[in-house]
Amino acid sequence: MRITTRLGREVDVAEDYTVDQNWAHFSAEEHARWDRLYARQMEVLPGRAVQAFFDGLDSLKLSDGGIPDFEELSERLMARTGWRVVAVPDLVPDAVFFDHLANRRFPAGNFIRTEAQFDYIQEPDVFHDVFGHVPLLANPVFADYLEAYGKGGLAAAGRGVLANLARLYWYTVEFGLIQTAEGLRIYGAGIVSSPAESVFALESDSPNRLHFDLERVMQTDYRIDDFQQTYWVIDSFEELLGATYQPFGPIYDRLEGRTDAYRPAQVIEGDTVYTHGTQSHASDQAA
Ligand code: HBI
Ligand code: FE
Repeated sequence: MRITTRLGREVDVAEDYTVDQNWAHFSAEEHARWDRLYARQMEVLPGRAVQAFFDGLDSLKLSDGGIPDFEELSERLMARTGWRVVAVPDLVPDAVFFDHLANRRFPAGNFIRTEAQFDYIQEPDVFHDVFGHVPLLANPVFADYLEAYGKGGLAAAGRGVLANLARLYWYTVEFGLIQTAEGLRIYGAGIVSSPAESVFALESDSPNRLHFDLERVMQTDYRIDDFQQTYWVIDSFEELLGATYQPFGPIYDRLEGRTDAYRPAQVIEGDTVYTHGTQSHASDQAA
């Protein structure tokens, strides 16, 4: 079928919104842009990103240089955790997204940001999707979590709880922190693909850092226009996966139809607080 992307391009996609990655079409300049984005992140990530992220970069050979060919990448990933990477031209509808994840397929953009978008892009490109998300899919526990998330999403269809599912994704897969023996580390893709937020999330006294709680997270609004005001910390990927073992049905029963949510910076009774942030960054931005 033919769709129009949010950037106004007309593209033919399969029923599941996938396209051919068309790897041969990337120019030398685009491969070089990937390499510069990669090098910039490697300046900040050592000592900040979780070891499993670096293990994934290594075992999937993402450090070889250039935009990865999804066929080769999928072969390596398949051998480790049974996941594949499929190409999409844009964000895909929620139900389609959940179906891909539930079947261990990660949809990744078939385009790279332009030079003008080097520092900031709104729509996830191949650098965010592959560099940010794919390394952890080589970790068996995280890989199972993302599949469980997709299944939870499919079960949410028609229950009016999609916002709750999106918050869970946002605060874990995109912006999660993890406590390790070496200290607090980043694992969320939105952080590991952003040089400024990689530092802010760990070192700024502005944001809250609270211990992860599935139902609390599902009720908390988030910001898409700035750094997060709250980061949720897990102790292990097992903890994250464990939280999704419980059936989501009873949770959806409690959340369904609730239209109020906690504000992004709110700290409430019952939260386990590591940092009660000053929120100076958010008020500077507002001023
Ligand atoms: N589509 N390609 C793509 N990538 C995403 O991260 C994505 C999506 N569609 C929906 C979606 N994310 C979110 O709404 C999830 O939080 C549910
Ligand atoms: Fe993402």
